[in-house]
Amino acid sequence: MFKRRTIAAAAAGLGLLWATSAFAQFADRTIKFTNGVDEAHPVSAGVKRMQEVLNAKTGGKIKINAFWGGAAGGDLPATQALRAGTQEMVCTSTSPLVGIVKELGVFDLPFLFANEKEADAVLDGPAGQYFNKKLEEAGVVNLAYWENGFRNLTNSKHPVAKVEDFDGVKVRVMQNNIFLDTFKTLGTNAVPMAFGEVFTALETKTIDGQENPFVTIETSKFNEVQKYLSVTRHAYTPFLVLYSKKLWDQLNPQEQAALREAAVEGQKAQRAANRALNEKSLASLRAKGMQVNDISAAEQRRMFEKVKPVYDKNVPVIGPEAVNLVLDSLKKARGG
Ligand code: 2Q2
Repeated sequence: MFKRRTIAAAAAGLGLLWATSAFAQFADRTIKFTNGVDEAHPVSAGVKRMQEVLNAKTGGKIKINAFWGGAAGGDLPATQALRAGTQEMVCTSTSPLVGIVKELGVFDLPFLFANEKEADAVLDGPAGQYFNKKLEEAGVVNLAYWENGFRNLTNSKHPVAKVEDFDGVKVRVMQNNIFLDTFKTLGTNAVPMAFGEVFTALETKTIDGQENPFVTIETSKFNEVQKYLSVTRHAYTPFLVLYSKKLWDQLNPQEQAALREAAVEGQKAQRAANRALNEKSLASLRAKGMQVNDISAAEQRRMFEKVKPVYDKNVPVIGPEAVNLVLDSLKKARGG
């Protein structure tokens, strides 16, 4: 009996020794991670997967402390906190960051991507690396591209099925000059506003409508204050999973490698969850009483024709290098 106890104690001691040495290169760290959507959104599936990978790679020493629903401020203020080195991570749309990295505006050009396959091909290829370099020069390290998704219009006035139906509708857009341009050109009274203010503005009828992917519409409960959902798919917004460069540079190579791998594994889980939920959210929004209408191919072509001047006006601002890189990647993805 005594012998067995000795062996068990020795094994436990060895186990502890192994655990201590195997994860010796990782310090205990808690990472503040903020996001503007509700925890019900698939961004949380990405964070959960990230934590699983970090547990396996660092023995649980690196922990993610996630804040949801914009509780810790919106996308741009959070990104500024990263640049100042006062917060580790944020999952943010690209659109609010065009004031920091103007080239990101390419993703706001209307009707750029036709489907997720094209978006993945561009973001996970050389073009994605180009934007990552620009972001790092601006003080943030993008660990992976996750998915906000294809954006659709909701409003409380009437169905939007043809170009003329946009006229006069007061639509909130992200704080981004290209979205403002696009929705003004379509005929709306476009109003830039931070995401965290949208629900109340819809509820008080300060604005008539907004535009977001089905999953964001549902997890933000916009159906409670919006009647009409028009499947416009007018833009695809990527999510960036950013780490403060100031704080990143204080990490050792093993910590950086573990975080990069965790974010890439998180990307697979988040994109899969977002795409699985997309159709379910649409069905759920219908079931909850939203009146959903598609846009005919003819009307989509008319909308595209109407917003063409947005390209002409904004491509020089975004920069031809960024635009051509994305368009070349897109052409390859389409078998061009
Ligand atoms: O319309 C928006 O602002 C949203 O798509 C947001 O970009 C998104 O929900 C982010 O706030 C997530 O942090």
